[in-house]
Amino acid sequence: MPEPGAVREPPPSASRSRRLAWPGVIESYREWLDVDASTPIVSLGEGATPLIEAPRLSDRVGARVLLKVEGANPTGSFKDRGMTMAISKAVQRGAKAVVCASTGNTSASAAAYAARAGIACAVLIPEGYIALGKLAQALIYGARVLQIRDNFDRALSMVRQLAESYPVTVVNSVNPDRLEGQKSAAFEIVEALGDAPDACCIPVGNAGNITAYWNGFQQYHAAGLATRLPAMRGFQAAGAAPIVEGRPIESPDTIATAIRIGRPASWEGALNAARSSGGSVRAVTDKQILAAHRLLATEESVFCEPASAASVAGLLANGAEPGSTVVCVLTGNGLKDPDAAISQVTVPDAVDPSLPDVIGGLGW
Ligand code: AN7
Repeated sequence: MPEPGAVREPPPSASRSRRLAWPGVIESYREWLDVDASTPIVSLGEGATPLIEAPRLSDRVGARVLLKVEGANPTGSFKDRGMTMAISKAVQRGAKAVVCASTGNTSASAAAYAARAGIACAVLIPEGYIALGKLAQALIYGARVLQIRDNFDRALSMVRQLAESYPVTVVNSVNPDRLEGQKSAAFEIVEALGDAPDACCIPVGNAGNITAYWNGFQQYHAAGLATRLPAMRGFQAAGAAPIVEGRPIESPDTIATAIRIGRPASWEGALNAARSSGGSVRAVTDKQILAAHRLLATEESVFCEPASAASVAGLLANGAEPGSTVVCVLTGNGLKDPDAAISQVTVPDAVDPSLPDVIGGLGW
């Protein structure tokens, strides 16, 4: 028994990601990030998300498939990993306000971290194409939300113009601090598996995340913490697949509103990740995305948002090397977009509270 009041060290087996009080991405990966002793850390305990086996998917594709459940982050998406860095660094530089364009998740995350830091946040979103949960988040966290009568690409262009005339920090992934934080997910995957996977499937929208993962895998590999590098396999929605088609898409269209983007800011980063890793960027149809979205819920009990399911749709459509280890990144929580789920199922009629009616209603 330890002496009363003695400071207890964590057991030696407690790895970084299994500490009871996870301190968030910056404290956990401080030596890999451009922060110093005077950086004020704005964290909501992001990171350390589950990496779970997907036994039924594994059976289907003949490989070991694992799911990186990024919907378990504080605001329900991977954006929190980058936002803790972007907001912390913005505060360090004296920012009083941040701004972003968003298909939803960036705005939710920016609003939350700005509120935590006590600074103002303005978000520009495409009117009518943002999932309800994300809109609710941005508003309840207290951001100034403006709907733009156009798509994400135009909203981002407005944000860039705003930043030229006003003293605000842009917290889209054009801000390099964002990608710095997001690479931490690759670190966690290597730590959990003991090495890099053979392939990493990931949805691509503005293309920041695939760029960040590739940086993260490369850094751990260069430091000798992984013996190999994964093939980066990015998936865009077929109606919003500029990288696949090799040209900007003026009017991107997909059910997966999170990746409804026609001019990705990190286009080059995605191409480089795919090319130098021996991977690819390919397209999946909305039908394939919705099938994967539903299959993930019914077969693996992971409820993600449609854009996230693009990674698994891509894996199912293209297959895997037999016996390889594949990580699919599920970028956002299914509760973000209840409409996308409800539209795929039948909501039952109500019955009277009588046993025959209940039994009849259940079809027993
Ligand atoms: C769930 O929130 O662009 O390729 O403004 O929300 O790094 O852009 C969201 C993107 C994938 C694509 N999955 O990641 C935004 C935004 C989900 C997302 C992506 C997004 P990137």
